[in-house]
Order: sequence, then C-alpha cells, then structure tokens
Amino acid sequence: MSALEKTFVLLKPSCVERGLIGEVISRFERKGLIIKGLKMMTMRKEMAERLYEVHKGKEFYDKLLSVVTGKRVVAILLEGREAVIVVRKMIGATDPAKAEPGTIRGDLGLDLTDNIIHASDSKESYMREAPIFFDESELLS
Ligand code: FUP
Repeated sequence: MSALEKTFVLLKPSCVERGLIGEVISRFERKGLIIKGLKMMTMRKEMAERLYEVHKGKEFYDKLLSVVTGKRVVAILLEGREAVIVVRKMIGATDPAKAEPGTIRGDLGLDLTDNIIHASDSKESYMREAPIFFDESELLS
C-alpha cells in the first residue's frame, strides 16, 4: 500500500462567491481525503504571482492574476493515498468546457481562466505551492 501523500488545493474566488465551498469540500471528504489545513484569506498579488510564476509572460497571465488578486479564496491541505493524482482526477481538465462530467470543473464551471479550483499537479508543485499559503508550523501539524 502506497504511503500517505499531501496535496494543496485552492478554491478560487468564483467558487467562494457562488457558494460552492461546501459542495467542493464535501466531494473531497466523501472520497476519503483528510483535511489537514483549511483557511479563507484574501489573495494578495504577491501570492498570486508566486502561485502562477510558471505562467509569467503567457498571454493569459494578466487575466489570471486579476481573476484571483484581492479576492477571497480558500486554501486547503488534503492528505490521503496518492492524494496528488486523486485530486487532479477529481478536479478534471483545466478547461471546464472540456472537463468530464463528474469532475469538479466539469460539473461546476465553464470559464477557462476562472475555473473554480486549483490543485497541485505533482509532489514538487505541492512543496512549492503549500508554503505560499500555509506557515511551516501549519504544514507540519
Ligand atoms: P491547471 O494545473 O489545470 O490549473 O492548469 P494550468 O496550470 O495549465 O493553468 C493555470 C491556470 O491558468 C488555469 F487555472 C486557467 C488558466 N489558463 C488560462 O486562462 N488559459 C489557458 O490557455 C491555460 C490556462
């Protein structure tokens, strides 16, 4: 049996504004993932720039930053077997118009840039992204 793994999830402003926090968190809980960290915060520009640094210079970068900056988001740490790949499958394809029904983006979103949710796509991404939103002590607890 593979070891427990952690992943990082961010509920984007549209998810918060549309009242879908419970719906999304409930899916993760029903799957059996354990919530190890959970907080609502206002996304500062510096946090958005760090989260999306790999996209700097792309044509959608400015729009991406404006969709999240200065708005309320919910940052979540989830733990479970193969959590990274399991959560990526549950959120679905980047473009909600192409995401399969049954996935979070496939069921709840339509806009590409404002696509409801972010989740780490690898263990390395988790290690880079989680500290943007959680303190060291929160990550270890
Ligand atoms: P994902 O890992 O599924 O969130 O997708 P990416 O890291 O490729 O993209 C990060 C964010 O950029 C997505 F949430 C949506 C946005 N994006 C666009 O707005 N246009 C694109 O062509 C690709 C991504």
